[in-house]
Amino acid sequence: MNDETKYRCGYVGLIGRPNVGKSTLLNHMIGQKISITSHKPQTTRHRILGIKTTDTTQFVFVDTPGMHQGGKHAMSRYLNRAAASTMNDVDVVVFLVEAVTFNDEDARVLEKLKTVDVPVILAINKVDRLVDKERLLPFIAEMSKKMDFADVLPVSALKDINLPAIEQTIAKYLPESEPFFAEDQITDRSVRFLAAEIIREKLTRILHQELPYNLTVEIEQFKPEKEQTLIHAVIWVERDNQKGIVIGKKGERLKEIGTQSRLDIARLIDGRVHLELWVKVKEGWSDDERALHSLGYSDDLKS
Ligand SMILES: Nc1nc2c(ncn2[C@@H]2O[C@H](COP(=O)(O)OP(=O)(O)OP(=O)(O)O)[C@@H](O)[C@H]2O)c(=O)[nH]1
Ligand SMILES: [Mg+2]
Repeated sequence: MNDETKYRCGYVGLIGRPNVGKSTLLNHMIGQKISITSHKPQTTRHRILGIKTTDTTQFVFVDTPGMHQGGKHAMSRYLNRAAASTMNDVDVVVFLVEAVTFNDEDARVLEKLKTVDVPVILAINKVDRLVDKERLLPFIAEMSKKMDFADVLPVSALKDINLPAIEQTIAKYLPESEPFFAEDQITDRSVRFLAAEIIREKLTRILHQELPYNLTVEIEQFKPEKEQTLIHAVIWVERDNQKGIVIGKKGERLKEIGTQSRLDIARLIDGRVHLELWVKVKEGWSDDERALHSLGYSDDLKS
């Protein structure tokens, strides 16, 4: 067997500040929606594996919450911790920034990455939005001075620009190894978890500016029956008035959230879904480590 035929497999950490497009990149690399996305920062709250298997390589992408400042709150600390610990647990890091910005939050992430032993590939995302393309080369030059990146690539996760190139680049840095996962497995998460995430995505998108920061979804029941899958989910908020925001006038918002979620979950499981949603209040859960843990915000990779 020569070198070229040896199989490669390894973990790829997607790291960057909130909203740079980490989850979008994961979904587009895999070709399927595993990780929820939105225009709001701090959409991703859990480490999620996305697995892509080709004839030569198995990529195990690790999507992480965006690293951000002001991390005094328990939820915020949890998010930063999940991202920071991933950096040291992977074979290669893809550091995402947006074309052509580099702000204080990016700088903070970069400082952390300098302490990491594995190669760091810089992905300059959202190049589709760049009106003045001439700004790209000076930006690459400027970024390259900040750190010795293994490679630098402009990409667009959303518009699929340069994704085969970044895939090839990542593969170079993965160790020779047999695949870790079955070739048809695309994530380590259960459908139950993905269903809760889909509901959270619809909440994020439908509530826009009114979205309570500390809102979470818990699946109380997930029961496959003959004709359909029965799902009961609770949307946890922290205050009574937030309940009204989620439910909306005459329950219209909750209905819309339910309909959109049900369609996406049905697509995911390829079957009929009966979804029931409740909104409940649990004060202060997001700043309480124990409550966070009970709602699935635990530090294990497979929480
Ligand atoms: N125009 C454009 N928009 C993009 C691109 N990649 C991502 N976006 C948009 O940027 C927003 C944030 O994307 P996400 O993938 O949720 O970002 P994230 O880095 O995972 O964010 P957090 O989970 O909050 O850390 C969404 O509205 C995406 O549609 C891109 O290549 N081009
Ligand atoms: Mg994300």
